[in-house]
Amino acid sequence: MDKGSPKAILLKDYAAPAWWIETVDLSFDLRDGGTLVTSRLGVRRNLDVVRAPLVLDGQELELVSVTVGDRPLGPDDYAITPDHLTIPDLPGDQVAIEIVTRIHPEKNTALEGLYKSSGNYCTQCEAEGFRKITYFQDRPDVMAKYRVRVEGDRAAYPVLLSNGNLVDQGDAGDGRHWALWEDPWPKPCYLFALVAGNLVHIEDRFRTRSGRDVTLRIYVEPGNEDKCAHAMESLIKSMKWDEDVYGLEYDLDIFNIVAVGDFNMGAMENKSLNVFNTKYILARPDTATDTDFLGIEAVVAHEYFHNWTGNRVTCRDWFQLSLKEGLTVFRDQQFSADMNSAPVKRIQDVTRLRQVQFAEDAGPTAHPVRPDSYIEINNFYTPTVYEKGAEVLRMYHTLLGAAGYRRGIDLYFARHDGQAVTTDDFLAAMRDANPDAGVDWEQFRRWYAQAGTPGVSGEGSYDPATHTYRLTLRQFLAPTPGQPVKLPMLIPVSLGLVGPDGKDQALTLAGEDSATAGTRVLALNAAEQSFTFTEVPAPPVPSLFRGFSAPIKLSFDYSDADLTFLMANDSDPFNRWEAGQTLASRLLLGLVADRAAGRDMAVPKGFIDAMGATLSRASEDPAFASLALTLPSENYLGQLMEVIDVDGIHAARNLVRAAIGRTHRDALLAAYRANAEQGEFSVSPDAIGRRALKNAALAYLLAADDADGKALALAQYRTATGMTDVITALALIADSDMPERADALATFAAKWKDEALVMDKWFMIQATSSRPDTLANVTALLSHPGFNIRNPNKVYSLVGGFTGNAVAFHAADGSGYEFLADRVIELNKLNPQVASRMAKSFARWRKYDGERQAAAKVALERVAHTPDLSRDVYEIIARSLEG
Ligand code: B3K
Ligand code: ZN
Repeated sequence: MDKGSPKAILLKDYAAPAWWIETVDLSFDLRDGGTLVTSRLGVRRNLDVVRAPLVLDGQELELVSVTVGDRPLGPDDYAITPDHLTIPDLPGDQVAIEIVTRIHPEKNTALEGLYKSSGNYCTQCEAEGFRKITYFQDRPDVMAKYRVRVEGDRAAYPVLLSNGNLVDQGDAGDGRHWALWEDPWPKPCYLFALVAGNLVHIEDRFRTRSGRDVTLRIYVEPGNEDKCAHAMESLIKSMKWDEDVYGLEYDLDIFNIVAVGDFNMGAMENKSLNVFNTKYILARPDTATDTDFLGIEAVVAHEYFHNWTGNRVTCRDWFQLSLKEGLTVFRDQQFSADMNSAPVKRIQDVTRLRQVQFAEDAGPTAHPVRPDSYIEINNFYTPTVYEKGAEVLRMYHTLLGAAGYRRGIDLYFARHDGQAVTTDDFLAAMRDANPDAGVDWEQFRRWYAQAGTPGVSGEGSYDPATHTYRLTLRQFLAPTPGQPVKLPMLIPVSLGLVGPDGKDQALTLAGEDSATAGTRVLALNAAEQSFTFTEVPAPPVPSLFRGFSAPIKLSFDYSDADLTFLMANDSDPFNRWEAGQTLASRLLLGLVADRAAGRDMAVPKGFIDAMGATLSRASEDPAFASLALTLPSENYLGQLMEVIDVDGIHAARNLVRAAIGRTHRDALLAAYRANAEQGEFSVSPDAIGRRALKNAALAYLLAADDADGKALALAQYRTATGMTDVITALALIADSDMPERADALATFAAKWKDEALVMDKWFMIQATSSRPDTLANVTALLSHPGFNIRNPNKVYSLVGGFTGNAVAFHAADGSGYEFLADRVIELNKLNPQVASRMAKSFARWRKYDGERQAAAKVALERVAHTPDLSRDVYEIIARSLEG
């Protein structure tokens, strides 16, 4: 694997381009068997840097001709390699170049560049797909104005779209037609998009606050028009919210979304022509779950918000990816919190962060929010760049307050609109807009530069004689690959002191004259620090990192009684939930240790009682209760162990779930009935919360093997009309030994065989089942007529579902690893991005016992020795084997 290993690209090697490309005139002649792309570039020498030839990126292109000015070039006039076209001698400083290439979208299975999905043409250029369309300087700091002519068969492709405004269209003869699009805003080529297909659309309008009327369209395949309403509503809400909260208005008269079934990720923010995975557009109550509805709202908003954070101001280079992604994720999180329940959203976001980002940060693929090296940039669209990046934005917000944060945002746009910039530029805007904030920005910058999740530990002591409370906190950051030494971070600690009466005490730090009520934010900026609070009338229980004010792992010396107290009393809902999770993790890991030592696992009554108390308060806030009743996931518990005991965690968690189900059977049945569907279907936060609570109750009843619970699950599966209820019931049945199991799975597949997104759920619930026959079943499903390895959604459901299934994937005999290696090798040839995403499941193999490590290593090495390994897969496998 060392021979000819791909080279890493380094941040420190960044250099501005020798040439700018200012205008791009593209013409696409779409034909099966070969599409001709004519590109006319207006290029200008960058006089600020040393004179150099024009080097254009290009991959898998057939070069037809190159013309400079009006002179056609011969093969001796340029140099061509598999990755570049170099034109050494350009006359003058301002030149027109025409390049004609031929490409084969119909053969493109990597779904990058121009490709076909269900017979329709579409593009995906971020990060470096434009070089598969034509020769170009495929880097985000080259921003140009585009005119795009698309020509194709009228019957097969009645809809022809690109970025910006439609300026002309006409008949091309021979059953063909054309459309001419012009985008007035300069943009990097990764935001270019083209769609040509047989599509239908729904339409709405939005009037911006300055009075611009914007036409909004969502294009889908015929038959899906009735599943677009929620996406359209979400778009309109996003446009309004961005005006209200960020002062940002849409800047064109048209905004198009196209949904395609074959898409490597969720969606793409191409200027005024967003391309989406159907998963994040199509929803009807009978086909989509509540999670789907919320996901659509969030992703539609996310892509729309990119119009400013990403498109108007973009990234100088791909190391700066979090500049647009961390910021835009934070914006979509704020938006969803405003549209739904803020505490519920925060708990869900933190759960996800811990599940995937903390795991990444603790393994061989750990990297900083602003990485400094990569082999394949597509591997860096990671939870760290996105979700931890969003936490960094949230920390600016926490440290500066909403008004200070907004001042920083305003200055960022005032300075950088129309530019390609860096995370340092962003930080400078935040700093300069808030000169009196008292933030050590050099220290704050380490959040971008240092990988790994800081640990914070501490303890508190109360002195009844002086009425003081002394809180000591320490921070620690373990080495990560390539970063052996770490420096202390600036960690915002949002905290309160909860008095014995359950109320927040006033907070006065020693030396201050006046007290702050409720919550305040302290800066932990040294390896160890103590804070002394005065005038504390009674011993408090500290509520630390309220709202999860920093992405850290806390270990504080809480007693079980303290945690139970916080569960019941903390005024911060996040920390009420957190206290329950900490208590549950402690208990579950204790049981895992008991089992490993051959002791009986006995579930403490105190915890079961605390869950009962949560259940008895559930009607006050069903959504919150459903989260508070959910035990930490197997994956998260694994992260808390030195060596992950897969089977022990599974057994302990099931034991506790069964105990809760048995002990609180009557309360669970009551909660189920009280929250059963009433009235018209709605995706209001309240309705979603009640369904979540009802289904959590049902899951506990089945965990206890309760006969009434099973009957309810069957009845719910058979009679429910909303997909949330249907699929939850089916998943519970599929995971059980109920005799109706096979029949339920079969009737579902028969009903939904033509709805790809619904079938994805069917594959997923089987892949995540903890039954012993899961791998055999998953292997058989690879040949199911509804499965297609070329469709990313199918792979994410069946293969991705399986790798997330700890007991099955990490089976001690290595069968799960063998299965994954086979899929990665198969996908490597077809779609390197999807292959690499699947390969990441191997990354933490060193966290398991010796037997599993040996099996994982064999599988990893088999992948490593595969001929023609893509850069994508190579990078992940190499790091996994090194780290
Ligand atoms: N910017 C795109 C992601 C592109 C991924 C390329 N491998 C979607 C988003 O973050 O909005
Ligand atoms: Zn994004």
